Amino acid sequence: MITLALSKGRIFDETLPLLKGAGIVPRGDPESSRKLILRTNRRDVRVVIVRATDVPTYVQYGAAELGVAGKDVLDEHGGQGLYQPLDLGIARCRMMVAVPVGFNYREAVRQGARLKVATKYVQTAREHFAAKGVHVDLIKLYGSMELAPLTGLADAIVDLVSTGNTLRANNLKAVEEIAPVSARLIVNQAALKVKRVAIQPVLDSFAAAVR
Ligand code: PRT
Ligand code: MG
Repeated sequence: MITLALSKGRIFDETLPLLKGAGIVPRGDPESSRKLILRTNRRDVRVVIVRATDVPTYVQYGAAELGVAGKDVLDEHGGQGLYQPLDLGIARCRMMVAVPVGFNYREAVRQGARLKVATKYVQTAREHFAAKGVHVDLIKLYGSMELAPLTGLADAIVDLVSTGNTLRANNLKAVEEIAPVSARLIVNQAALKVKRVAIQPVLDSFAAAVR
């Protein structure tokens, strides 16, 4: 049995056509059903539905051989025990620094100001600002980062931006791109050795479906 870990929402929705291209069709829809394990048209493949941030953990420990996770999530996880053989090119967005519309970020950085930055992506933010030599106090949040600068909790946020509508609706502007983000197919390293005969064809058909 091969277990594929997916999160519901955009990762599930955008992986579905690739799975179909790979000849794998999940039975059931995680949006409408409460089932956490979905069978597929293939008796040897099943899908488990977990939180987006938990996908690398399931694959790292081999509870799932395969998974689909955003680069944002993988960078925070660290990627231990995982291969990342394929950029699926789905769930695309950008990791950005954003500030209130009236805030002069460049000038604050130039003056060497110490900035309070709120984010869910503490590792990513720490590396980014360290590489730029910008002094920051990082404040870990689990959601609604946009609220932090509006309430005085932080000067800036690090968050994912897709259309930019969320920033605009909250009077914020993106001032710096940290990295482009897309979802990756991930594989448990040990499983790829032990179950290569079963896993490699699935990887190959994913690669073909991406092309
Ligand atoms: O939402 P939930 O708390 O359940 O979990 P999650 O946010 O971890 O999962 P989900 O399904 O929202 O995101 C899964 C993956 O999709 C992320 O790990 C990213 O790799 C990818 N992705 C692509 C995005 C976006 N685009 C995106 N726009 N993830 C989140 N967003 C959010 C962003 O954080 C911000 O709040 O959408 C808002 C901005 O969108 P725009 O279009 O207004 O700019
Ligand atoms: Mg979300």
